[in-house]
Amino acid sequence: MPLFMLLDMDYFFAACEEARRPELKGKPFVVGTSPEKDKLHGVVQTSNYVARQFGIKSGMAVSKAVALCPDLKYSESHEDYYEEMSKRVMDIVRKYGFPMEIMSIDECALRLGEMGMEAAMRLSTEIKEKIRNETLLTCTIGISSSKIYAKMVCDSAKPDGLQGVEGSGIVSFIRSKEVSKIPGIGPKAEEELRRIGISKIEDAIGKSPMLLMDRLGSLGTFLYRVANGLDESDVEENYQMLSIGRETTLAYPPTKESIMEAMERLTDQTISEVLKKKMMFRGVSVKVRYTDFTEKIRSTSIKNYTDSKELLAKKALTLIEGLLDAKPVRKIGVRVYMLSEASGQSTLF
Ligand code: DCP
Ligand code: CA
Repeated sequence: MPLFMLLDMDYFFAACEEARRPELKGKPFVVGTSPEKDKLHGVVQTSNYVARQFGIKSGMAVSKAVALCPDLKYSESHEDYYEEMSKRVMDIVRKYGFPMEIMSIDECALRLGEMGMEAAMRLSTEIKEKIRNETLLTCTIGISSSKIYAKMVCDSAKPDGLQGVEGSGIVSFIRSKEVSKIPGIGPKAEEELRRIGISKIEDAIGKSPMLLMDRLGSLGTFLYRVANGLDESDVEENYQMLSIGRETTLAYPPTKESIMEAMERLTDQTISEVLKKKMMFRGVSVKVRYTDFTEKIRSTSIKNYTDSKELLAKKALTLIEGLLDAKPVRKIGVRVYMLSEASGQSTLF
């Protein structure tokens, strides 16, 4: 049975600040964003584990966090720096050469394939050490038989943890957890499930897939599969070695117009770079980062190599359509890959 690894950085933004300001270590500490640096009106992006003992959580008003913990230290968010640290971490992991999906700024999944649990644990220990030595950051790794199971194992091993749960062991591992511990089951679905008597994952085990589907649509089918140990979620490779692209952060709150305007600019800039490098491409991808820092990437391929701006714009717009409704968008990117040098490729067919 193939194994999957899910790696998630611990208290990421706050850990990045600690890495360059060691005097913060051991003290309760949050990273937040504040309008005009007026910290009490800001929102907590994340907190270190010392601050979490006071009940401080991501998304909480900074004023509330300070009320819970008067000695709380505060840092403004430095997103460019966190991006840089994220790149360093992802580069370390990528060098191992497994199919890899970058899931957010601080989380990635690997398809390890048919390797035994022992080898997977050794590999994970090595990756954790490498990341710690090279960046001073800690992470938690979960190993299991699908991407979702690996994530659930990772979540429950936090912080600085490493845990593997093999094959059939996963059902007993997850059964006593709340349904909300399944990635993708949000408060709305949780409420809907409570109405039919499901609050823990084990409550869903005996239920018919038809009933779950009736209540929750495709999420119901997903829950049925996860609860019964049938999940086969796989890594969707989204790392393209050779690519050309541009990203931009949007003004808040983003509007449909500002997003479309940014898409046009990114498409123009990407094509200019493609032409400057005398390249053509067959792959197009767009990336969206939401305000909660999760990311989605969608990609598509074109039959023949091209350097057409119109074609890129059309493909990119179709891809981004499906990504805009879920949550407010913070950042978008356009990228082309499957590159080839323009000479020797005909644009005519
Ligand atoms: N983030 C944010 N606003 C949120 C949630 C998260 O700005 N509402 C940012 C800050 C986090 C980063 O995204 O550091 C990663 O989010 P995680 O949910 O993985 O949380 P942490 O890495 O902070 O902590 P954990 O150790 O629980 O993974
Ligand atoms: Ca994290």
